[in-house]
Amino acid sequence: MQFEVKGKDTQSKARAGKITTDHGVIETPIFMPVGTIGTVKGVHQTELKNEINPDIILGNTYHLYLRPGTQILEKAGGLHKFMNWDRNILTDSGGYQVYSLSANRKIKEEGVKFKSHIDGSMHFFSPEFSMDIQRSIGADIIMAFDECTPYPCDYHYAKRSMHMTHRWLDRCINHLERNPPIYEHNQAFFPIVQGSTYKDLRRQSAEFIASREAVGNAIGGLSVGEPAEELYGMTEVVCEILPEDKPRYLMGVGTPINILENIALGVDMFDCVMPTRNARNGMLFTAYGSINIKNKKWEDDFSPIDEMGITWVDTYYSKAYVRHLFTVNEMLGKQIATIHNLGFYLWLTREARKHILAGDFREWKDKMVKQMNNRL
Ligand code: PRF
Repeated sequence: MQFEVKGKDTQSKARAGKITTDHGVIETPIFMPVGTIGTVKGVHQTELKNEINPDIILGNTYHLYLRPGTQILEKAGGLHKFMNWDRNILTDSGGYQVYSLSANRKIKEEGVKFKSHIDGSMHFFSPEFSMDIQRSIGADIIMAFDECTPYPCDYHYAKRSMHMTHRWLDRCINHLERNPPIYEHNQAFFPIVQGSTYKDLRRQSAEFIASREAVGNAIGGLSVGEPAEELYGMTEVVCEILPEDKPRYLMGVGTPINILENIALGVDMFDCVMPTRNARNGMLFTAYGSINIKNKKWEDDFSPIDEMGITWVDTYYSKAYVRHLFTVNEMLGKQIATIHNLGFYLWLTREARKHILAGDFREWKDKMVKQMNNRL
């Protein structure tokens, strides 16, 4: 994997970059649509490619391990072939989904024992096993196995957990060195900074992570319920330490406003279930604020769902019609809303890139943040 910084904003830490992998180019800043279990929920690959057009999507080790399982994935020749997606894929390590989804998990130095959220069966993930699963899935970018601490988190717990995440990181690195990729393309490995909401721990973690000289680095443990100001405070101290010539990925973030503010702090990559999950609940993001399409006020509004939107659904369907689909619980409503929201998120990060390269990112960002704060 290669990374080049193509341009920097003078009024903030924002940068425009280009990642190159065996599955093509990723222009940054980028939002990566979440395809947890081998599908971006409700979106056909044709629309994903032709309308939303992301250079990379995400998959989850935890879900793909449970179903369809690594045997099927390996038989298929990896996730790219299984889902017929020839662009980039990143997989999260399971070191977050285990904490957020499964009950009865036990975290020990060796790894995490957990109960499946599907059938209650018991499983065990270690850093080594997470790497094995991610080799079987075959994503272009794979993530370290970490512990994501909750918010709020006691200082001593956060510190102990961070040190364990660092030891787990070295176990991941050692294991990957001994077990090369099983498909023909390379797999880049990103370690993850933890440290909860404590600046001294964040600095310590960022220094440890940077010392491992990975091709890219991630920031975890945020967007877990802390106020936005704390999130920004943490990314700021971490981005000052993580190397400038490597991409920085902020995991699980966030709202359109969170994304722009973190781009301004030097983050290059984002993922979040928000555009897809909120779409299924009838929330549409636009450049002028968010819309609850289920609201009665749209009942007879026959204007397009988003005049300025970039996907075909934005001008093809009216607000009144999409509201109707939600009211009668037709799946087409959720599909339209998902395509719209992902189109908007990808537009937003592409636009951010343009403004960084044009030199007026800060001004544009401040204007957008004000506008997007509205509820329409
Ligand atoms: N670790 C991992 N994945 C994640 C996170 C984390 O801390 C987060 C934090 N919001 C989202 N996804 N491995």
